Amino acid sequence: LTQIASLLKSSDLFPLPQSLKLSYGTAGFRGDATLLASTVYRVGILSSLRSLKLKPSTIGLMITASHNKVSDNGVKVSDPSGGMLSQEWEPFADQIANASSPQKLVSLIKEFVEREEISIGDGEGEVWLARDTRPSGEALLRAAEIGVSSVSGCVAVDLGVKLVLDGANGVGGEKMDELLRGYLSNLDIEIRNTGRDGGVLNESVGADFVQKENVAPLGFGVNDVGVRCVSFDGDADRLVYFYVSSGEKIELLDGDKILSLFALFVKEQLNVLDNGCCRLGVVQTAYANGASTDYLNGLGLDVVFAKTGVKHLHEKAAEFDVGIYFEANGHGTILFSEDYVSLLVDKRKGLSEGSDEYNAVSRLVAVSKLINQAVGDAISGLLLVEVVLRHMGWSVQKWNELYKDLPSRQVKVEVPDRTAAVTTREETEALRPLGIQDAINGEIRKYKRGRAFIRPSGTEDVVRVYAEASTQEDADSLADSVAQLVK
Ligand code: 16G
Ligand code: ZN
Repeated sequence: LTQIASLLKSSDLFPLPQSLKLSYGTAGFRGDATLLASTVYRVGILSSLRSLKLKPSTIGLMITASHNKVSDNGVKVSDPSGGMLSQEWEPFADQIANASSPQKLVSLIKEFVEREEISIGDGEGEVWLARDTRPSGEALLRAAEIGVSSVSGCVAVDLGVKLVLDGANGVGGEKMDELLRGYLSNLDIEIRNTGRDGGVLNESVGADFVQKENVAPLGFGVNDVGVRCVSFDGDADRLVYFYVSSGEKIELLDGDKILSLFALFVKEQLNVLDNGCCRLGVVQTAYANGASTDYLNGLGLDVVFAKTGVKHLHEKAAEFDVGIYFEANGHGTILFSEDYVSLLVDKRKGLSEGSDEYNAVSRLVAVSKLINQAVGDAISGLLLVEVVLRHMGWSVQKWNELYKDLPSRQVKVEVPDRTAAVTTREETEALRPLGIQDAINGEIRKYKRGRAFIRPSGTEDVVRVYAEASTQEDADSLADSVAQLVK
């Protein structure tokens, strides 16, 4: 009886919107986020019942509308296996989601509990809640929580939208930990590879490893599928994001993708200001994936190329009012000229607080303060990525869809004298040994979307070869044949 009273009371908080007709589709219930509170609350109840039915077991309740637009949301349930809710329960999900009144809802639940012989009261149920970054997620998560705990003996565990950091067993994990304890206690970041548990600096961990090998670092794997992850390098001046897509495979969001996200965000603010008298430029190196350059050009941006190494990119970026630079390997930052920041601050004085223009100016000024303009560093880069994702309401998967990387391959060739290889300023073409560029061009022409270059390493005694093409096979074979030319 108390159980019925509690259900009647909580369901009063979530009236069914008129004309809503839902069905538990391929991936649960989906719809306009403003209409979904009652649905999510009711799915919370269902999840608790499922947990009690299969006890002892934990049920997952996920709030997301995946690739759909940000104003949509959805809710789906996972069984203890990790797979989708058993289809046998879908008709019940439909019935309760569409129950027109609290009384109707309670009688459907009562009937179902009796038929399924679920014993309420004497058992414990547990439901894990998670959501993506959609702005509507938080309120819907609260609704789910109320639904779960309105079934007696059941508890909801909020897993939040967690970020997991790979500290490369270096200095970055330590510093991030200090920051989280001291200043950023509201950020939910789990840190692995801190170096405290005996891991070796940069060994099968860290940004360089993840970016070059295109695999998850040690300590990350199948249990992290879909989770937003970020790797620093050992001295925490590089960052790359990734997520485990399935098994051992990862999707890498490298420096080019971080650059693209930042460029898009800055551009969006400048558009509100009718470009705000700003000369915005982006700087890449020859290593930038061709698909990223196409994307940036498509945004109407001025893309310039610099020689490999932060000092070279930095110099070029400093020529703009706002200059964004990133190497594919994750080094980079955003530079704002002092004059331009003063102009923004002055402009803001004449704007009414809360207007679109005022907000756009404020965001740009805030970015100029958050990001490390001295040389860039992984922590400030991480904070800006997180802020921009939250602003966009994007998951890491959604961000990854900005463009699809062309397959690429890097190899290094050991040579007696690497200084024999001399390139143009931007390293896209080889000037010496004489004739080698013609031979490279000959190879490139054999492949669709082929591109390749060689350059002497600045840090070890090798000549590096980079190749990309429309398929991985082609990129590999182009890299190999160019490497043969170098030998
Ligand atoms: C250094 C550079 C990095 C560059 C890499 C290239 C800084 C802080 N670091 O690590 O930007 O990508 O060298 O190495 O500038 P490589 O010349 O051996 O290919
Ligand atoms: Zn570094």
